[in-house]
Amino acid sequence: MRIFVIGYGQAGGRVAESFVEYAKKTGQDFVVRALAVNTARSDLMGLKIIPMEDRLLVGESLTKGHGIGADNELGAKVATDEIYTIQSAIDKRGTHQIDAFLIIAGLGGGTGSGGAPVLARRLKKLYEEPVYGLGILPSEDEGSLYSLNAARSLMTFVNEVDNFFLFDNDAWKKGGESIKEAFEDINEEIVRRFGILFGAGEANEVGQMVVDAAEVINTLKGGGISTIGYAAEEIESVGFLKKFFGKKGIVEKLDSVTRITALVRRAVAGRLTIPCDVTTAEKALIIAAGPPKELSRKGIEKSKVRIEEMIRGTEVRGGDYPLVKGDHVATVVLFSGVSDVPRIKELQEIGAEAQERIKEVSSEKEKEYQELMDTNETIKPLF
Ligand SMILES: Nc1nc2c(ncn2[C@@H]2O[C@H](COP(=O)(O)OP(=O)(O)OP(=O)(O)O)[C@@H](O)[C@H]2O)c(=O)[nH]1
Ligand SMILES: [Mg+2]
Repeated sequence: MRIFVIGYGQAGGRVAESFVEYAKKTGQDFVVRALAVNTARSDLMGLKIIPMEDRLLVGESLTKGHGIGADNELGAKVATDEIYTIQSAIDKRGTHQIDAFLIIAGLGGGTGSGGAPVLARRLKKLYEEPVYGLGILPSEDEGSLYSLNAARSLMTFVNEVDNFFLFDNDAWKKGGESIKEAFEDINEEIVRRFGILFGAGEANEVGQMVVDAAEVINTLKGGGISTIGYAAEEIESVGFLKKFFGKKGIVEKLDSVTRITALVRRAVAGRLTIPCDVTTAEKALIIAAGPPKELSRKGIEKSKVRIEEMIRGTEVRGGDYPLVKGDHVATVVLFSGVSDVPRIKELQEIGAEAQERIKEVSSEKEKEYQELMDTNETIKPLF
């Protein structure tokens, strides 16, 4: 399917760039346009792939281009004040060919966390095409302000979009690595999954049962939060082993049905973009990507039955994403409308605590101020 990507804030901009890069690398043109929006000039300058004319600085009168330092109320204000500027920047780039919008933002900061939900609301009002959100959750060690921002943004964002994808930085951080060092790897993991999901409807090849944009859109219809599972396998590896173990077949070449069902199983059991209980999902979509002769209709059908039995809802779709290039077979399983997400509960708790503390601090301040005022009252005029 063809998407218009808007990267809001620093994380948003960087992940948007990873989308563009992935589309280029794989020769799939599912990213029609990518726009980076930010309050910090230096963040925009730091991008490498999105052309200069597609980087939009907002809130300059308020922030002088220096960003807003994790104040997401200010982020929302900037977006509200500048909504016509952003909207016309999107309009100018052309929206007639697109199937959907995708707004990406890190939820822990200020600019994207506050601004993205405001933009989503506006786009939903203006366009008929679905508006999807991709929210990146902060890692726990980034502190409670980030958690508070994320908890707040999440609750608004999810209600302003047609479907909300979550990605948890914490779940993807590797041991010993600082979160910043990990970003490049993490962003690649993100687009590997979303690239298959959104690229699927744009396949140039003929396959047995090719997934189209409508199937992706219908799976996402109904809203809520979505998560994605992924697994991949190199095709050559089996042939390579066979050479060593001889023709008698100590290692038999996997037939395509077994390979697809095994990969779907691994995608479901492996690490999800947001860890959650997938049995609570309302809908699901299975996509198998790879060279057409490695894909299997029967494999997809068998997997569909398994997932239907697994999830709460009954709508399970599935199909192929034939790719001639490449030496991998990959499967993506999208679970739409999941309701049991422990990380959200955790964030809300941390967020609520942080809010309490902020209230306490401000009431302490008020008390001090009050005391000061009281003392002032007792000050007698000197003359
Ligand atoms: N996955 C991923 N997360 C990122 C990246 N850059 C920042 N983050 C995360 O995003 C959150 C911070 O959001 P930013 O996007 O930096 O904030 P912003 O929207 O620019 O807002 P302010 O800078 O506060 O005005 C933190 O939780 C970071 O860990 C990135 O390239 N990839
Ligand atoms: Mg920033």
